[in-house]
Amino acid sequence: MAFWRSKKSAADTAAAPATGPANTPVNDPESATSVPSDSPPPAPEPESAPANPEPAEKPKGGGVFSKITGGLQKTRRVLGTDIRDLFKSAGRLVDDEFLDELFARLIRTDMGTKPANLIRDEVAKKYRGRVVELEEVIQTITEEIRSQLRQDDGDLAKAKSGPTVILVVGVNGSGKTTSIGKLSHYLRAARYSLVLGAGDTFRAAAVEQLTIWSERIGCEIVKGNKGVDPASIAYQTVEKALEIKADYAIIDTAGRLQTQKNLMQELQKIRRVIEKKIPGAPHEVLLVLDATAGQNAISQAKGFSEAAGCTGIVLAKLDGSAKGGVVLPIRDQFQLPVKFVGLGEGMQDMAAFDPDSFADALLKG
Ligand SMILES: Nc1nc2c(ncn2[C@@H]2O[C@H](COP(=O)(O)OP(=O)(O)O)[C@@H](O)[C@H]2O)c(=O)[nH]1
Ligand SMILES: [Mg+2]
Repeated sequence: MAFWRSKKSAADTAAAPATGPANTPVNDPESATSVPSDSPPPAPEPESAPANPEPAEKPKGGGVFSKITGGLQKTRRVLGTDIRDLFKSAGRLVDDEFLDELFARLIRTDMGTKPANLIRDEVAKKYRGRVVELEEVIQTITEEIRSQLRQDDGDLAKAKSGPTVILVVGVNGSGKTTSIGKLSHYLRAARYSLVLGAGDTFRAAAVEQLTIWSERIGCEIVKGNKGVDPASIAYQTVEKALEIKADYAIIDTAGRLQTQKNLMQELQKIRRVIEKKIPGAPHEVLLVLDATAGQNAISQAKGFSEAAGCTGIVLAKLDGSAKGGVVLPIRDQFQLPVKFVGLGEGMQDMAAFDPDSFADALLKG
């Protein structure tokens, strides 16, 4: 298979100390350069893309399910084993003791007390006072998780005409740049043309990291020297997307916290310049969350998501966590759909979030 899926990822390589661009801060928008990739694109040529492409089809079926199943292996190993342990003999009486034990096992996946209580209540409502089989309980839990995860607007936005602009935000190291690489691959595979904007001008290594992704994917990148105003990069990325009639422009940003006032203002400026170029843009502001960061860290991102006007979540690094249940409090606390989940460092290790497949993968598979 031609797809690159090595443990030693592009992101790792790019995280090496900067050797490339000069470190002269330049604030002139003209200083940013648009560098077309010179490596052959692995995905189909843009020319072969349909003139009026439909929104990127969410891949459904076995492929996605097995990918999610693989990514959730650690969580499933814990949750599945824990729940099976409740059934030492064939059936078990559902009483307070059973329900308490079930609750304790559920919250080990970081799903939090509210979702776990709802599951406990559902199992109690259906089975209290009865002897049940393991499979019945698993089925009921799966259905309850499915219903808690249900969401509208899970699809990636697509502008009615012109380029769709996606801004990617979050704290340092959450997986923004890697997620952009994977999302770009996903969009290229769906025959969309795109331009990347290296808006994390804080570190030269961040620009290099995105450049490596653009070369692997075979798409254009707009970038500048370290220290360039990220708003000027955003502006020129959108300009480039308009010029070459790209379907998507995806703009990376430096990691930031809500408490960093100047950086939050910088984000507002980025939004303003994008909107000036294309009214209504950015069409999507994706918040990248690190699934391994724990429930508290994720809860703290709520204020950030509101301040930054986020429209959807990418939950990265689910593969590295045994706490995949964290998606439940995310759905509960953020009034935002989860759009993609990150399941590894490779180009293909991302899936459009599908609540049903996700719930199944948590417990079955
Ligand atoms: N296992 C795993 N690692 C990831 C995933 N997404 C990102 N990473 C790794 O997390 C680290 C930080 O990612 P990066 O994209 O640079 O974060 P950024 O600072 O938000 O741009 C890198 O080592 C990535 O390879 C994922 O879905 N799974
Ligand atoms: Mg980055």
